[in-house]
Amino acid sequence: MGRLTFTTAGESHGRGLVAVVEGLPAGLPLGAEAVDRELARRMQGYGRGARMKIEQDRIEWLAGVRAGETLGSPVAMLIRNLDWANWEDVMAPEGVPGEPRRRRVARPRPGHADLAGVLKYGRQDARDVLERASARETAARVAAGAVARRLLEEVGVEIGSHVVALGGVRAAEPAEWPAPLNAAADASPVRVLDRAAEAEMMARIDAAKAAGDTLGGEVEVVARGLPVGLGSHVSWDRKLDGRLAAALMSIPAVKGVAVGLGFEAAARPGSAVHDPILPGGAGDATRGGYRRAANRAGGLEAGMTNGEPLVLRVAMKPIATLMQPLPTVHLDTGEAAQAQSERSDVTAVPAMGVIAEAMTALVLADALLEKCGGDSLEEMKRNLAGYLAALAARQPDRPTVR
Ligand code: EPS
Repeated sequence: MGRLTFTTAGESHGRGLVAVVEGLPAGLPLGAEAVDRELARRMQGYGRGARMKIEQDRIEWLAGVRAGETLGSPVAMLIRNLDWANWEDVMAPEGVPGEPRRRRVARPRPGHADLAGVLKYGRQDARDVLERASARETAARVAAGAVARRLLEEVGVEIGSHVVALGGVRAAEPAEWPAPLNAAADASPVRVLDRAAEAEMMARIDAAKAAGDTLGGEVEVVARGLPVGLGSHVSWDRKLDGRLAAALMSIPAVKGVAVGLGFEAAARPGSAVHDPILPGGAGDATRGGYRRAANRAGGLEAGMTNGEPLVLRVAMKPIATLMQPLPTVHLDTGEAAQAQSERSDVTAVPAMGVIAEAMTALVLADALLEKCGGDSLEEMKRNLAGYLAALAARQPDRPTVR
């Protein structure tokens, strides 16, 4: 990312999480409720563990916002971990004088950061690694993403997601996405639009829980209202598909990202992959005055938006903490052991959709600022309006622009 950057800090059972977002224009209306709403969405989902009953994620502003508007300076937010009260002795930054470390983890979990982390960072206690590798960190990403989403909303971009597969159950594809997508998806405990699949997925979650196992799945992220021409074909690191893939692959447990048809495109002839170009009409301003007969490209061609909805698929492996643990090796003795099993979730696929929306929003807001940047929101909007007006002026019946 270039113009809009963000970072997070915080451990899962530490005092709290911090998100810092840099590069926003001044004058963006921003209230805590817009962020807290997204944080609440991320905490939902059938299959979550006891931790979500403890937390009530909400932000406190630390910097960058005044009188309900961004200042153009870095926006910093704090999310307190309510579970900190139960972990203060374990996670105390300066330790507890005279006492050994508590709740050491010496039996690394296959599939988690535990083993590579202790080896790489020279630690004896995998807790020094897992506390940061925990998906708790994604709460801070969602806070950052909510700010990016606010910017996108100002220019009519809507980002939503829904679960398309969970625990091996695949939902029927909707004929079209409801609008707004999230209102429909959030009404389901597993954020799925297909009610028959919903019941089946919940039954799989119950069965996995009873077996001490965990489940993965797939979500679809959809962004509508994007102008044509975000991202660029000119250099590898400006291609929007690559930037989105990197951002989404960085979500814990995500193993695959697909754009449009994704892997399916590799099996079809070109005539059944590429989307024929049609003349557009009124209402196609953000598409530059054209439209497509289909959207198999998922709204991206050559690393640029083409004005059609952006459609991404994100696949998540099952969570690595199993209540029926897998074989491992004890870090001290080198002997066979059972992996550590801590309280955890059976699945976090519904929450992953919310996180994927946040990461998508951050990348798209960055690309929007790259195309239409400005120091104030008004300047950015003027720049976008000027671009869209130039696109309208080059329509075939008005051959003024080449
Ligand atoms: C996680 C383990 C669980 C999850 C956690 C991610 O936490 P705990 O060990 O406290 O039970 O609940 O996710 C969150 C806390 C969250 O906010 O999403 C892990 O090991 O990744």
